[in-house]
Amino acid sequence: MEIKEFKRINKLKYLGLVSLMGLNAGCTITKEKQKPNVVIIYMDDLGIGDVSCYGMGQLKTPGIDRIAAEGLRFENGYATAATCTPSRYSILTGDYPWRNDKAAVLAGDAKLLIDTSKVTLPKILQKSGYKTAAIGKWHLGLGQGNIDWNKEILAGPKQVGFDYSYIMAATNDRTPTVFVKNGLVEGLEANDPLEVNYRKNYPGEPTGKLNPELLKMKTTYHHHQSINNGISRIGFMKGGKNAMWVDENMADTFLVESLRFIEENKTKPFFLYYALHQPHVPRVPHPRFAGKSGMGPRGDAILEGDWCVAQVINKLESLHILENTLVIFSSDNGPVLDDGYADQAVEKLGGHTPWGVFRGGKYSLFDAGAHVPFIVMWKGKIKQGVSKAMISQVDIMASAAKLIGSDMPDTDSEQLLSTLMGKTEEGRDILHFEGLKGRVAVRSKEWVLIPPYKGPLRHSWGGNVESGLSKDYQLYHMTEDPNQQHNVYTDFPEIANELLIKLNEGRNK
Ligand code: NG6
Ligand code: CA
Repeated sequence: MEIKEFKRINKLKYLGLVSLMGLNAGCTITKEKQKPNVVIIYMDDLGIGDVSCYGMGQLKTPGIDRIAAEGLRFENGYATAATCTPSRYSILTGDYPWRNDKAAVLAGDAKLLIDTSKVTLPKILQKSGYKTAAIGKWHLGLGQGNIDWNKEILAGPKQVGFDYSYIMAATNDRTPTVFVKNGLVEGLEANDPLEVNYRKNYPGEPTGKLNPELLKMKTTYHHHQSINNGISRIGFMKGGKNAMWVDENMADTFLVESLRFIEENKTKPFFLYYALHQPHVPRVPHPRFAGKSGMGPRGDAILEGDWCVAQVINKLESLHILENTLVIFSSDNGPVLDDGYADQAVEKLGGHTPWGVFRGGKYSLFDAGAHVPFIVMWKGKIKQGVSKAMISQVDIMASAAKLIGSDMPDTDSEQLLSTLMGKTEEGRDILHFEGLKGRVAVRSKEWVLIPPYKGPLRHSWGGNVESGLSKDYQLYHMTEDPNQQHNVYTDFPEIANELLIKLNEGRNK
C-alpha cells in the first residue's frame, strides 16, 4: 500500500472515531442561544441540470437533493460569472467581479486578488466571534507576486479573514499540484524545494507535450505542461515531489479537513467555506466512484462530490447542530463537457443535460453560464420548498451580515435574508452576470439583455460552448423562452432600453 493511501485510510478511521465521540458530546452542547453556523458548499463547474432535484437531467444526486428536500431550492439562483475566480471573488467580497480589473481566471502563481484591507464575508463573521475556514479550491491568488512556495505565504486566506485554510492554490488542472495549509505547502521537504513558473519549463522536467508516454489521461487543449500523477497540467513546476497531491484522494482530503473543522468547532459559531473541486477537470474520482455513473469520469466525479456533500450534512446532524446551521449549496459557474482532457464527457453523456433547459454553459453569456443550482437549508428555520425569487451569490454577504446583526459596507450585495429564509418570494429585481472577462449581461425577472460584444460564437477550447456573444443586441424573454431561441430585441425597444440603463448602472457604478 502506498504511504499516501495508508494516511488517507487512517484519516478516515480517525474520523469515524471522532464522529462517534461527537455523537455523545452533541447531547451536552449548550442549549443557550448561539449564533447560527454558516456553511457554504461550493462545487466547481456543476450545472443546474446535473442536480437531480432540479428535474432537468439524468444523474442522481441524493446528497444534494436532501438539502433541497429539507430546505429551499431557488430556481433563479445565479453566480456572478460563468468562470471561477470572478464568482468566488463575489461570494467573498460582496462585489461584482468587474469592479476589480484583475478578476479573471487566475494562473496558479497569481498574486492575491482581494485587497487585504477589504471587508469580506469571512471577516464580518470573524468579527462576530465566528471561527472561519476555507477548505478546497481557492483560485483567488496567493502572495504578493514572485511567490516563494518554500516559505510561509503571507497573503492568502488568512489575510482575507479565514482562521484556518487547507486549499489548492488555483485549479486541479494548474500547477502547483500541492495543498497549502495555513500558508505553508503541506508535505514539502527542505531538500526538494518547489518552484513554479507559467512561462517556461525547467530543464529536464517532463511535460505532457514531450512525454505523452507518462500520461494516464490525454489532453485535448492546453493542459500539456508539467505532469503530476500521470496527468499534465497548465503551468510548469519542479521539485516538491513529496508534497504532490494524488487526484484520486483529493475529495477525501478536503472532506476530512471539513469534517474535522466542524467537529472541532461544534460548540462555537463557525463559518465553513467548503469549495469542492468536482466536476472540474481533470476528473479523477476515487476508485470507489469510478464507473458508477455510466457517464464516464465527469458523472463519476459528480457522484463523488454529492457523496461528500451528504457526509457534511450527516456530520452536522450527528452533532445535533443542523438546527443551528445555515447551509448554502451552489456552483461557481455552469457546466462544460470537454474542458481540455479526453475524458469521454461528450461521448458518454447520453441523454443527460448538465445545462438543464438553458442555453450555453461555462464561459457563456447565455443563461447556463451563470444560472446555477442554489439551495439553502436550515432545519426548522427555513421554509421548505421551491422559490422563484431571483438571487445572486453576491447577495450572501449582506444577507449573512443581517443574520448576525453586523454592519455591512456598501457593495453590490443585496440584503435578501427574508428571501433566503423563504419568508418572501421577492428577490432581486435586477441582476448582472459576466461571461468571459468584462462581458456583462443584465437580467430582470422576465428578461435578459446581452449587449453587443466582440468575440467568437463558440469557445473552441471550452467544449465548443456557445459564447453568447454577438455583434447585435440580444433580448430574450426568460420565462417564455428559457432556452433563448428567440431574440426579440427589435420587438421590444422600450424594454431593451430600460434594461440597457440597468446594465450600465450595474456595470459602471
Ligand atoms: C481554462 C482551461 C480550463 C479551466 C478554466 C478555468 C484550457 C483549454 N482551459 O483556461 O480547463 O481550467 O480555464 O476553470 O486551458 S475555472 O472553473 O477555474 O474557471
Ligand atoms: Ca469553475
